[in-house]
Amino acid sequence: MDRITFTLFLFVGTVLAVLPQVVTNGKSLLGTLDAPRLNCCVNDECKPGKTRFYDFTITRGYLSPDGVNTSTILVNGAFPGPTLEANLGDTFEIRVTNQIDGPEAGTALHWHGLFQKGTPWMDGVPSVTMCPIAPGSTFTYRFKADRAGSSWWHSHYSAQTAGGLFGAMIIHDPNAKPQYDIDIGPVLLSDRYHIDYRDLVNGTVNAVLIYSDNNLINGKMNFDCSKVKDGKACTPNAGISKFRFESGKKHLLRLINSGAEALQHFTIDQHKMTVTALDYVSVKPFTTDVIHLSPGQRADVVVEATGKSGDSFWMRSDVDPNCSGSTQPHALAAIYYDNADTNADPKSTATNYTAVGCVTTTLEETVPLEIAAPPESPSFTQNIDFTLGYNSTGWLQYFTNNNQFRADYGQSLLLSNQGGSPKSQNTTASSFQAPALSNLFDFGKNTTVRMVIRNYFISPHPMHLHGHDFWILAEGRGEWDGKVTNPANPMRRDTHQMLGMVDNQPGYIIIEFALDNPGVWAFHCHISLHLILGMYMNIVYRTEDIQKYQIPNQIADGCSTWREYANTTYVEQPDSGLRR
Ligand SMILES: *[C@@H]1O[C@H](CO)[C@@H](O)[C@H](O)[C@H]1NC(C)=O
Ligand SMILES: *[C@@H]1O[C@H](CO)[C@@H](O)[C@H](O)[C@H]1NC(C)=O
Ligand SMILES: *[C@@H]1O[C@H](CO)[C@@H](O)[C@H](O)[C@H]1NC(C)=O
Ligand SMILES: *[C@@H]1O[C@H](CO)[C@@H](O)[C@H](O)[C@H]1NC(C)=O
Ligand SMILES: *[C@@H]1O[C@H](CO)[C@@H](O)[C@H](O)[C@H]1NC(C)=O
Ligand SMILES: *[C@@H]1O[C@H](CO)[C@@H](O)[C@H](O)[C@H]1NC(C)=O
Ligand SMILES: *[C@@H]1O[C@H](CO)[C@@H](O)[C@H](O)[C@H]1NC(C)=O
Ligand SMILES: *[C@@H]1O[C@H](CO)[C@@H](O)[C@H](O)[C@H]1NC(C)=O
Ligand SMILES: [Cu+2]
Repeated sequence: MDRITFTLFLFVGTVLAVLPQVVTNGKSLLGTLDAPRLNCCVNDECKPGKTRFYDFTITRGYLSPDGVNTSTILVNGAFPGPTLEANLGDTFEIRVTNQIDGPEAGTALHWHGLFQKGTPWMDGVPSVTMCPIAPGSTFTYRFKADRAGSSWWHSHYSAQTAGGLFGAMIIHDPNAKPQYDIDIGPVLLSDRYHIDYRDLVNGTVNAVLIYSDNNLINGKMNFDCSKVKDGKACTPNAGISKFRFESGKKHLLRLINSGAEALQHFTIDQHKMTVTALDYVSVKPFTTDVIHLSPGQRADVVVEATGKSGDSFWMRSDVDPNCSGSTQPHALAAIYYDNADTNADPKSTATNYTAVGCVTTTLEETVPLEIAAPPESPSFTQNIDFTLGYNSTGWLQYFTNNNQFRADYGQSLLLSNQGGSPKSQNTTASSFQAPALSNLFDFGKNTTVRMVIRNYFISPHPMHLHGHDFWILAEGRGEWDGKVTNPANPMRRDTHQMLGMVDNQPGYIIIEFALDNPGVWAFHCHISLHLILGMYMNIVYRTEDIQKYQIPNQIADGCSTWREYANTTYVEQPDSGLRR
């Protein structure tokens, strides 16, 4: 069915939501006309240096974000979870209590894209920086809001992000001159599975390819109940997200792909968009009809409200059918200008756009505003080949240079590096003994590393590095010819799409980054289904500096608590154990 027919079929007269917000999204206000707009600074208070306190209680609940009653992981009763807000230089203090039940599960939260300089233990990766937060226990994250812009936080434990455990994280720069009049706030794009995240994991490790069931904008969409599976309760016309625009004003939309698998193409009917930042990096503004985002990637876009009073338009996000697997790829939300009837369907027509392969943005079109060139030659070059296959005991796995990754929840590699007692050695690291399957790369005293990364599988992979931005020197298929795109100022970001293999030509990206933030850092594909299968490696360097860190007792205590828990309770871990 084409897009236009689909729209008519599902949406004539359906903007009047039939489910109350509390049934679709619990305590979240996102997607309603009551959702607060953001100020230039938190509550318009621009003095930095404050501590921003948040209290998160994580539970399992049942919500119907698209009308289909689905097991969802909630924070403070909300899906999507609360939006974190701070000014650049503030400190976040987030107290997280794990009350997931029915069944119990561990958890750990990651603050996507932050550097965590001096606090690498707050990065939230179980087995790497901390042990999972055991059921019934509490962990307090405390770290600097050290980047300005749009991002999100999400679980890094198993596939809990696919189960709904994520929210936006917005950090304001009080010194930036806003290029917009109105900050609409986060626009979260996420594919939605109607099965429990544990079944997604189980199916994936058993080599069952599972398609997402729907596509949501700020956690909302409708669903055709005749397609519902497993006899799940389904209400048609649950209700979509709604936004207000003011004629003649410039609106900032903070687009975040918070999905598990899908590459998204985002458009607004009859409106152009000006991209001002990608991930946390401000770019030379460019204007476009469509924004392509892979999981983990963000874009700040300024949209000039060129419509007039009374107008309304569709906002759309489409899962790419050639790069991702979805049975209902089209997400819709409505934009209402002043005096428009907010209970009526927009009548606008979709923007025609082209999607080239599975590329998100090309390196040619994106130029960071702040100029930074990598050194003439890196101090070390690491080749990385990612392949998909079966390990010797018959499990489907992604391999990194033929090595497998599997999380050992009972320890923090970061803490072990300070003189703990890991069990065995299987690593390229020389300076400390890492446990089996930790897939650790130690870059010693090198000051920069270049990674030549090849993808020998057909799927593209959004590759995400923790604790750093990386330069993307080049991308393509086959052999890199050594040419750097825009060498005086290559694009930088924290998540970049690596193309899939075609006709035996592996996709590649060449990245480079400064080793200026000692810690144990994750580098992984941000697609849940691939991380489940272990498309993950750890990066460590300057271990002598790591040994000098005063790591708070909370980390060791949390590990003891987890080990006690896991000693008496069976912990499911059919997957690599990480993800999002
Ligand atoms: C959703 O399903 C759960 C579990 O089956 C049930 O307890 C709950 O009442 C259902 N909610 C709705 C709104 O149907
Ligand atoms: C896991 O998936 C396999 C293959 O699809 C299935 O046979 C098995 O019953 C599932 N196990 C659980 C606990 O759901
Ligand atoms: C999009 O393309 C279709 C088919 O080529 C055309 O009929 C339609 O008018 C175009 N829509 C817009 C908004 O340009
Ligand atoms: C998907 O691939 C087909 C065949 O190559 C192409 O015709 C179509 O335009 C592609 N769709 C998108 C959204 O790129
Ligand atoms: C194969 O992978 C599975 C799943 O991660 C793991 O439990 C098993 O130990 C691996 N086998 C070997 C020989 O490493
Ligand atoms: C890691 O362990 C596996 C299985 O024990 C072994 O086959 C492999 O060679 C080891 N890798 C390294 C880098 O030592
Ligand atoms: C750079 O990293 C490589 C790879 O781990 C290592 O062999 C080499 O000794 C490192 N160089 C320095 C100066 O530490
Ligand atoms: C696990 O339980 C056994 C038996 O009760 C006990 O001997 C052992 O010390 C426990 N280990 C940990 C890490 O708590
Ligand atoms: Cu991937």
